[in-house]
Amino acid sequence: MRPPTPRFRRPNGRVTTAAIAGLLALAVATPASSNSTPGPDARERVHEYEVTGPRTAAQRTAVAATGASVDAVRRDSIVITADAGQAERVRRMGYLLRVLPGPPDRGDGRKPTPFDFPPADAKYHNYKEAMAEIDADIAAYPSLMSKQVIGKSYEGRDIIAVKITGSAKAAGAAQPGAAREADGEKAAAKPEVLFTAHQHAREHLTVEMALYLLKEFGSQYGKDARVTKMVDSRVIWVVPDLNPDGGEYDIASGSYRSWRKNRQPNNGSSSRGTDLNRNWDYKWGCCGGSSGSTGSETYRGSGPESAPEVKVVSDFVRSRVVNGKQQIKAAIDFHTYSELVLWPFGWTYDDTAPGMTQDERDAFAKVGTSMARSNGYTPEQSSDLYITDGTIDDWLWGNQKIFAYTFEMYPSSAGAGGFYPPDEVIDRETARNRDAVLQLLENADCMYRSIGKEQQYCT
Ligand code: LU0
Ligand code: CA
Ligand code: ZN
Repeated sequence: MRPPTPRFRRPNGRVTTAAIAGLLALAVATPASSNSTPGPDARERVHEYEVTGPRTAAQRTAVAATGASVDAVRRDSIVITADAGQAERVRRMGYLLRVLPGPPDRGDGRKPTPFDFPPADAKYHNYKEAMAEIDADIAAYPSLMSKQVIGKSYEGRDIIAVKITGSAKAAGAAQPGAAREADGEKAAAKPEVLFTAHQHAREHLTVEMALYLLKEFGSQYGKDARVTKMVDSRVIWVVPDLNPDGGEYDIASGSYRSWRKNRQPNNGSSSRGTDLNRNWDYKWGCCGGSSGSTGSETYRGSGPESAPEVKVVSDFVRSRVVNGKQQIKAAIDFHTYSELVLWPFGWTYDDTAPGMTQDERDAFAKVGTSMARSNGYTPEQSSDLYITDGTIDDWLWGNQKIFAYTFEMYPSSAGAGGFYPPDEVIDRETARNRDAVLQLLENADCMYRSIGKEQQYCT
């Protein structure tokens, strides 16, 4: 087992004695009030806290075991979202807690529009606007893009997958084992790559990332050589909104609610929601990386794929197995925040484990590190942060052998906007991942090429 890696996100993030004194003064048992809008149920009242003290992945995992979500990690502190009970349990572990400011008020003094972003964040797309934008892209590039409704969310919203591919035939048309098309003509299988976004309701920038990809692949096809080559030689799938119900709930009142989960009711509990990124069917609930309490931010659900949204996307991924072969070779699941490129496993601290050989781990790390060089994020194995189980990446890799990464997007810290960066950053922060996305596409036909083992694994 490898010792957990301490991480420095910001050189000035060090906590000095004076800062500790300040934090002590600010530490409170229960915040009297907060900017965050309470949900209809008192149990839904959560706050972000800076927790000073946890230094190792094991310590951070113990904090997460209270049921709080860990939102950001620094060398000797973390940021969590917790309700009052969870915060108290963390405090009893001997750590210092400071309540962070709630979500920003971007109302501009204007009357909020129900189910829409506040006026100052109007460039973010709510569900309806995102779907309209996607339909417009498909109308603009009908020979490249098409849309499939792959299922419904708990509240009945469409979950869609957009397919993007050029008309060019894949290289090496006579590849052995290539899929036979319906008309009986033998066509080479193009490697497929999956981009997913918005498992966590409050991570709205990730929907913008998905919208950016559609625009970029459509508008740059035939203009930019790299984009053209990848659109022609790959099948690109974009699932732009895995959690439409949670996303709409987060913005519905006109003030952000800091909501993370879906909106599915839980039997015998007034607390709603499953953490979608703890509900996937690989080592579900195995390892202390999720919670069995319905009120927790990381509630894993009543069983694997109990969340309809996870079932829908899992079924879609399984449907890409053709002639016994999974066509999707690589994936990125977009989250915010912290500026990280993460790879599996999350369920174990070990670099290699049953289901992850040294070569596989090396290919993950090589491509992950190269993508991180291009976007300035920090590359690491997911469990370097803290243990998680039932995550999409662990399932995509452990169950489907898809090289799956998580990108934790902008910003790097809570202080720089946390889950609610202003809409002015959307263009810059989505384009920031352009090169990394192209790199993954370029590697997708043989991830082992990155470690010089193409001959061994890809012929
Ligand atoms: O699901 C999560 O806890 C992720 C991190 C894992 C992918 C390791 N962090 S987030 O919830 O803050 N996006
Ligand atoms: Ca703005
Ligand atoms: Zn997330």
